Amino acid sequence: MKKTQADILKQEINDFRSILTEKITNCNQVFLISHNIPDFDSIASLGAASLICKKHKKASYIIINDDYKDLSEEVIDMIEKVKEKFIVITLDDYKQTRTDNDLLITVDVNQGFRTALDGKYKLFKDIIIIDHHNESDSTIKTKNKLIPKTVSSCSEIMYFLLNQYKIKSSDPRYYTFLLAGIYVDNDQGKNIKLQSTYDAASGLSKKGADQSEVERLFSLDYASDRRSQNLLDVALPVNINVMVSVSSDVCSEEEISRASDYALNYKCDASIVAAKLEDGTFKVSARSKGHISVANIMSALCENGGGDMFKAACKYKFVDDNISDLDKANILKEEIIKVLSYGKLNKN
Ligand SMILES: [Mn+2]
Repeated sequence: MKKTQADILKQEINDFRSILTEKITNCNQVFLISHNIPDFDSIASLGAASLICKKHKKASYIIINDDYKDLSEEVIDMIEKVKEKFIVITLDDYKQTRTDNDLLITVDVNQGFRTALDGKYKLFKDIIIIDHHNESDSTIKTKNKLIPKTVSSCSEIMYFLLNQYKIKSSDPRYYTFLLAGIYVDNDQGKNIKLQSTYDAASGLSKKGADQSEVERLFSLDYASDRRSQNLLDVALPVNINVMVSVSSDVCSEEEISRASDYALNYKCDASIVAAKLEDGTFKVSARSKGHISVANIMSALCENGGGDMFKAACKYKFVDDNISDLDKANILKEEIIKVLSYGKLNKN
């Protein structure tokens, strides 16, 4: 019988378990980290990774070094709940706690500069990456990587790992977190494309994930949503098939990515939305329906660009900071249009 996508994925995850178990068993302690400005997928995956360490009776520490004022209320709320059961520390605490035989597990991230440990990876004896984003030149150097090609989110991988380890959480909220994590990367559950994602979502519901709580986590703040919608008011179709909006409005990262999600509702193949962040850099968020690889567009636009076929992003810094925000927005828009006209977007 022909193996389905879900069978192949579950097999790949299961095969990885021996190395995960071995590395956890052979270290003094485990540190867990995800990308800066964590989302539901990161936090849920950190919680699940802690459950795996606990099952192996190994001390584990989740490193979250973000300034809470940059995070949404719901993400802070989820972190607070994770803190009830696991140890969450900052980078300074890590420096006090580290030994020469530590394992680092990164979840929902593989690019080195996207975590608070950037520049410190050599301090770990071993590193394991569990992620769903494409690798790039800036992927953390390690042999031990679980980065399946077809999977929707890190929470989906963690769900299958928990199952395979036969780990049950006594607290159903962790299943709710994982479901929310899957929703983050699947257009709030409206756009599930893979069999494995259906399996994970329905498995989590059966285990007690609370659908209405997930919906509450995703309900929008009115003022914040207006800022996303305002970005779309200035969007224009470029090359007929890509919607582009570049604005000098100050927005949060979440508002910019939400606008690029929205823009895919229009008749287009892809969307690119950029706006200014509070620190003065421009965040560029790109989405695709699958004919164009937005990861390629983002890495052509900017060294730190990355993501996958469907979702990608980068941060654009201006060397000359003495130009007006409006000029910056115009320059960035020209750069994006230049990249779009290279004509090499269909290569993956
Ligand atoms: Mn993710």
